[in-house]
Amino acid sequence: MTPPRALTIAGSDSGGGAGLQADLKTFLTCGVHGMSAVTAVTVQNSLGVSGVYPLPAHAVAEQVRAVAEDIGVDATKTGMLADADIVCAVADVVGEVTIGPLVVDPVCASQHGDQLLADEALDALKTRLFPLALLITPNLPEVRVLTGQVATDLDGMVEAARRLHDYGPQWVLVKGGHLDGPSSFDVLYDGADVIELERPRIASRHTHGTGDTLAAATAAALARGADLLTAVQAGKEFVTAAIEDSFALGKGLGPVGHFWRLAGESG
Ligand code: PXL
Repeated sequence: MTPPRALTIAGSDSGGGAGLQADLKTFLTCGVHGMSAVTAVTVQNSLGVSGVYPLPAHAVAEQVRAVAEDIGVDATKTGMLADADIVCAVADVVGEVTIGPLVVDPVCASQHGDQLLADEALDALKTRLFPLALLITPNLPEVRVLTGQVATDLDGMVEAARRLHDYGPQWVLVKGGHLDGPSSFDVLYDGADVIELERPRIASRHTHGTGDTLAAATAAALARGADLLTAVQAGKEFVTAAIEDSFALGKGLGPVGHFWRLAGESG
């Protein structure tokens, strides 16, 4: 039987914890065939990013077109898009070929604060790509970069969701993981209703790849035919377990664990 097919349009993390490596591991354990259109190569380990090499924008679009026209794509997510040319090329190609529902994770920086999206690309991200998205998944630092708004509580997160919804995505998930408190809550908004999604906060310093994993698990559920709310809940369930399964690696920040759903897990 052919499994559902999901595509990530994202950057490579040589350390394997985030970026397209996190996406492909997530796709695998969520039972979908993973495909990748590489946007940039980052030179990276647990201590940070020491080099970023974006691909030519046309090379990104060609990868998307090649898999969409032959293999077919049931759902797509975007991660690190590096620069404005790549954002525009992705917006152009996803408007031309069939890529299924689109989840846009508006990656701006790594957990260490290394920049992964050029400032001059922010407008293109908001005006060209957000309108094509079924869902966008900003965290609070990304909300700040995208809107200038500093959200520090639930009301602020709802306000941010409304502002970002005005750019045209069907749904906005504002992730509250950067706030303090015993629980971690996100706000999901479709232009009409606000849905609060709450989970107990898991204390871990090894959270590299959290956002990528949430968006990838959500895209995998969409590829399997879930509706948006069910897919986001599946994404949250997956990433919560992955944070519980996180581990130390190298001298710095370790990754969330993608093994937890596999039988005979080593950890
Ligand atoms: O987690 C965001 C992210 C996305 N993509 C790449 C990354 C990171 C964080 O480091 O390196 C390639």
